[in-house]
Amino acid sequence: MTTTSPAPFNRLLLTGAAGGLGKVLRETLRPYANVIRLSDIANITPAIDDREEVVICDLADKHAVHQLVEGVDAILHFGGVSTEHAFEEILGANICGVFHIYEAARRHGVKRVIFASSNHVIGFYKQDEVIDARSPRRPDSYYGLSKSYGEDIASFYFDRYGIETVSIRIGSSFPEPQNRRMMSTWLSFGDLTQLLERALYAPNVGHTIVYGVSDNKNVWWDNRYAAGLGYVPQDNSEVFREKIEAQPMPAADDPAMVYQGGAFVASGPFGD
Ligand code: NAI
Ligand code: 15L
Repeated sequence: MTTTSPAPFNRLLLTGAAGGLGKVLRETLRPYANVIRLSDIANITPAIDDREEVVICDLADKHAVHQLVEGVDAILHFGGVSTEHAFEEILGANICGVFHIYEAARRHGVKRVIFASSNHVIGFYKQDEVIDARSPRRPDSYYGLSKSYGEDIASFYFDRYGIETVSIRIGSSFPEPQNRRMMSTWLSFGDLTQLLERALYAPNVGHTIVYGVSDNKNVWWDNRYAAGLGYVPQDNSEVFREKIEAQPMPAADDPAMVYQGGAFVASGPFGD
């Protein structure tokens, strides 16, 4: 983050506010808005002051999302199903949901969206490959496909309507890495917040895709487009190496050791 915070937006919308990252961002995004509108389908703890608004909303409900977006200056879209599920469970929240967000943004004149995409849009690359944000996508799951669609809709709404988006392919954003794979994919909450700041304020982003990853030793992602936004990660997963290496070593052919998307590549099929 910059030492002095840039001028706050009047009102930011954060979807997914009841989720793991939403709860963190509720606090860390406060310097960037006079008011944060916090939304989720699940219960959210009540507003702590007049700088918060709480709106319960199902992203699958087009009319409700339209009302949700009224009066906001930018959207941080973190809501939706966040792991692999049957397609039918992902459809409403992630695919219809991201469409509803962009349609509402268009109708209400919102000029910028930050989209929480995922490393699972490229999860079928192997862990010995280095790719960048323009490498062809290789989604590893219905979940990854829904994020891939989100990136496409972001591209379309910029080309057609001039709504700018930074799509952040988040690696693994948790308090600390949980396994060997996450030594490469980990994104600290501090670095996530810095990247969101850059994504909100960088000029002329068009539709930019970046990776959400800290300054880890063994990264698989050339993150030059994030650097282009001014992102300079401050954290590094090496501080957790001893703890992670105390875990049992998975088999060499375990997807968690082979693919960038780890176990997601082997989920499903569903409903046979
Ligand atoms: P999470 O599952 O904790 O939070 C997602 C939130 O979305 C939940 O509170 C859930 O109630 C809400 N939600 C689900 N369906 C909804 C619907 N139909 N309408 C409204 N809200 C709905 O996930 P987390 O970890 O906080 O991730 C946030 C976002 O970042 C997600 O979009 C996820 O796909 C993305 N992401 C997260 C990563 C991570 O490492 N935490 C990695 C890559 C992407
Ligand atoms: C994601 O996209 C998920 O939302 C998160 O729960 C983790 O599974 C993360 O990817 C990961 O790949 O570690």
